Amino acid sequence: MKKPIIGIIGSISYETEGIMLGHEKIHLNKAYVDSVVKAGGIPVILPIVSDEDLIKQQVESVEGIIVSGGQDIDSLLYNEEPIEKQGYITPERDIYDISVVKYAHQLKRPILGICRGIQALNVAFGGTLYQDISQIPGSYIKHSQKARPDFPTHTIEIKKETILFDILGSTTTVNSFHHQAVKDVAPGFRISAISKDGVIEAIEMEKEDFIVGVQWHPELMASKGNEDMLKIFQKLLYYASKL
Ligand SMILES: [Mn+2]
Repeated sequence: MKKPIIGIIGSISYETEGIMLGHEKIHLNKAYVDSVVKAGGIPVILPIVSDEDLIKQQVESVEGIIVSGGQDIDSLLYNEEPIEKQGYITPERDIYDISVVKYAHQLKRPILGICRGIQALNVAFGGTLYQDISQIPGSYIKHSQKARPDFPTHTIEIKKETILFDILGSTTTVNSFHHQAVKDVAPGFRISAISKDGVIEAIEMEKEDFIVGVQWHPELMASKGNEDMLKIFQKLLYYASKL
């Protein structure tokens, strides 16, 4: 198998101290890069740009896409006013993520959305989010874990006849670093995993080889040697290498 090029969307942040106060930075947690390398791919970071033609060319230049984690998505993008518990938002990245996944879908690139990435996928295709897990009736599980990042702290149940079931089987344990979650699943998507308190932990687009979103952080687990979580990246790479 040739090594596919995997574009990983970089986050945007602002310098909060020092002499470059307010300076904009593009950055990415190294675990994403390590996971792609371990799975046998060539990782590249996709920096946020605003020109639509350029975004399309960025997507054309890679064979698979990872929508990485980050800050909350602007709730106005799914027609809700922000509630008090909405966190920091990064409007440039919202627009960029949505453009990238739409082009990637058009251009038949496989997509893996992670944490904020599942939320971006859902919003891009017309779904909505819970702005805070406390809004979800019956939720009781700690989804912002206090444990080392690669340690799995809660269970997920995976639905049969999904891409994720083929990779992980009917149940597994995952890490958890989110205070938001998918609410209404976007048209054309199905739920592929939920936690024991009913929070949506994974979705995937129907009739597509691999457009998958997961609410946990498999890259933090795979990069530390979790073979099951590495399989998610290997599956992304498998479809990327077929392009
Ligand atoms: Mn969770």
